[in-house]
Amino acid sequence: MTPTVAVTAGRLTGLHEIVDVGRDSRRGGYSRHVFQPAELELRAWFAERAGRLGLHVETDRNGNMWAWWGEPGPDAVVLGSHLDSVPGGGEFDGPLGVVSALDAIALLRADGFAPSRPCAVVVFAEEEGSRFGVACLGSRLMTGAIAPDRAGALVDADGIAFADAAAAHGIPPRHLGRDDAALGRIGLFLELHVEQGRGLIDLDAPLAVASSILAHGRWRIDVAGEGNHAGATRMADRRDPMVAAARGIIAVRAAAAVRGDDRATVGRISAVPGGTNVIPSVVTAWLDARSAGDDDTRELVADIAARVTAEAADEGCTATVTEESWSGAVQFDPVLREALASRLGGIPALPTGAGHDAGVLAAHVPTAMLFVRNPSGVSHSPEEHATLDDTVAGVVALEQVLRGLL
Ligand code: HGY
Ligand code: MN
Ligand code: MN
Repeated sequence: MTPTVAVTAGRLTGLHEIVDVGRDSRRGGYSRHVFQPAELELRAWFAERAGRLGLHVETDRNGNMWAWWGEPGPDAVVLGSHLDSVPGGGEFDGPLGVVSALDAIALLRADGFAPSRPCAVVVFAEEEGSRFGVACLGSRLMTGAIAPDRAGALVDADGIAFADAAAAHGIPPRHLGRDDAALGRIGLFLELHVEQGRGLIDLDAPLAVASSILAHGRWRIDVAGEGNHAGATRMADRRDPMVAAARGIIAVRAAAAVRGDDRATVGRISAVPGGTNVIPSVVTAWLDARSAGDDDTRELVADIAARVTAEAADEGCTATVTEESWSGAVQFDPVLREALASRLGGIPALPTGAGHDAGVLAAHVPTAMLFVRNPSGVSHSPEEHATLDDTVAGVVALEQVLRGLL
């Protein structure tokens, strides 16, 4: 008798169990940020659910959680993803990979399958970088892709440093950093993730393997002008950084159009001091820029910086552009990718413009990704969706792959 995937109220049961955790009241969706209440609730849920499966759960020196099937050991097959979200993010970005991994192991255990090598489900911390500004912080720390001092000094909107937030949850700052023990145990990492574009809609397929990830990064653009009175300052006498920043943001779109398929976004802006009757002194805009190659992305950002600086100068302001996060382009191992695709009946390969922890690990261990169709084609939004049938197909695919690997 083939065990079935647990489903509750039209969802994978694991997703149903967390469906109300961290709902965002401003625009719907979810806001679940590292070491804040909603994400801590998800950490507790993950430990409890994995425990129910008989897995041994531990948190590593960088705040990543690991649920082990059997003893932790070398050459492990590791599945997983993340549980944190963007502000007002979708239900599936991250949690689908974690829930599907646990469900695939549940199917194998229910069938009496005994693995011949270690297996784990990992939940990486701060994948979205929504609280501390650097994407994939947990996997970058584990792999040494970010210096622990820099990571520990990252501060959130309230000025709380990551080191202090981590310490408050049992992770001493001196522990942060490359974790050769954890990395050395990974024989292969496979991340299942909801697709975040229209690829599987256009292919009319439920699943795909990942072929590549765009190069991408985040830059802080500070535009400084002259703070002044909104009523007493004549228009001709102003050096208004909000106007300069607005023109700069239009220039961002123009720069992204030059090569054809570059992507450049300003999704976040803040003004100091932020008074309705105050011409700001400084306006900060955060840029997310992405392109096919590392050099392309660097060129795109250099073009944006030049355009923004010129717009600021026209308004008597200055602009500074500071890199906050960088992820080079990723080509997933074609041999592993093909083996995965053929084991699953020849599913298609898809590139993605979205970053993932798998993109960080790909530089260190054999790594692959599985995408599950998102019929909305929308992500980082409450509109993000995956049907029950497609999510079940993802779980069954993971189970099939695990049978061949364990
Ligand atoms: O921003 C990204 O591409 C990912 O969702 N962290
Ligand atoms: Mn995301
Ligand atoms: Mn994600």
